[in-house]
Amino acid sequence: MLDDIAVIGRDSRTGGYRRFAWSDADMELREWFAGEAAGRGMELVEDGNGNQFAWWGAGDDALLIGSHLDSVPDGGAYDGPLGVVSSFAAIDQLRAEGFAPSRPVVVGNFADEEGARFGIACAGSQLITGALDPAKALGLKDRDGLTLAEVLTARGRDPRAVGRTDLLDSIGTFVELHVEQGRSLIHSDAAVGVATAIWPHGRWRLDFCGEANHAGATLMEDRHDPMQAYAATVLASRRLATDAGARATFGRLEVEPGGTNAIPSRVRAWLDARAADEGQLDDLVDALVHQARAAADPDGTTVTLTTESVSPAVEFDAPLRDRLAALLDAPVLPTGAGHDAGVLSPHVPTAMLFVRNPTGVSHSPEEFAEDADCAAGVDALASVVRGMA
Ligand code: HGY
Ligand code: MN
Ligand code: MN
Ligand code: MN
Repeated sequence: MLDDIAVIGRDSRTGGYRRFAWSDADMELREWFAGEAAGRGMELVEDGNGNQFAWWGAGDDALLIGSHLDSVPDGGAYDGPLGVVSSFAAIDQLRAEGFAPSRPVVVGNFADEEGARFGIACAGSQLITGALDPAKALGLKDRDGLTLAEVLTARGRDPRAVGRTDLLDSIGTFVELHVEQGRSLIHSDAAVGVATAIWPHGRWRLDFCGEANHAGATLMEDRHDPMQAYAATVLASRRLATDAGARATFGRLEVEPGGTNAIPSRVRAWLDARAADEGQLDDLVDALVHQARAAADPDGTTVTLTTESVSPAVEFDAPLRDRLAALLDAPVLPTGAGHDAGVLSPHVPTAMLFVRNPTGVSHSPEEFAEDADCAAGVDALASVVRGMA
């Protein structure tokens, strides 16, 4: 089934995927999801937040499986879709053996997990759990200045339905299967692992403001150049994160006005920072902002800081985690990546399964999983459903 969607949203230049929330590619994937549900006689429900749910059976205490279908810019083929495709495949496997669940089994496609278009990760799962204020979400703008409200309306959705949380009431457990975004399973030689925890992580925007001026006529000592301060901050972030055993990434940059022969007036930089616990994360970001201000000071540039979204640390439910690790005879492993399962875990018993990624690379076209390991992931998910539904 991954092959069925392989062409959707793929950039032929880079081989990566650009499947941003409510984009044409995302709409094609939504139609694909609806078709998979219909083809299996599963009832399709879309909550007001854009999350899609395909129901096998009806009622409460449903076992939710699935993941997301959107991507980061030039993302890989597996991050998200592997969980959705494996869920449908596990249901096919169970039905073929005549398994009849005693509780509803639901395949979910969470909206905008990557936050690549509107800037907040896990937007769909944060909305259904009440963790994200609907008004804030609707006011988020993409790079073209379109708000989520305008985009939803253009896609025939009612923005007033955003923020509905009632559908979560009928979910009893969530188990998300995901390609591993790291190298633990390679070292453990297992095809499938069980998640223990998700690091706290957040996104911040640092605006370095200076003075536009002529690139040739302005002496170096007379410059108020925000790009210099930004560059010093990026270098400092590597040292700070390395020393702290944490992670800091500057992956998005906007330079104004952006002329080759003009010193910039402003540099807007997005930071993704993660650490093993909230205290470490706070310390890392504080130290980084301190360095940014120090780097800006000699040039007289100023640094303004905007906090966009911070996800807390997540320890998965130990009983469920340990039960699945025993059931699957699988290793348990932490992850620095964020997931919808992390957002749901304070609300319903949640677990995550990881499928080995021999490259260890993710959020890149290099992301990969062997067919045999993907099949092992489907078997594992089928075992979980057999054991829990
Ligand atoms: O950023 C993350 O960790 C996730 O892939 N959204
Ligand atoms: Mn991702
Ligand atoms: Mn993901
Ligand atoms: Mn000066």
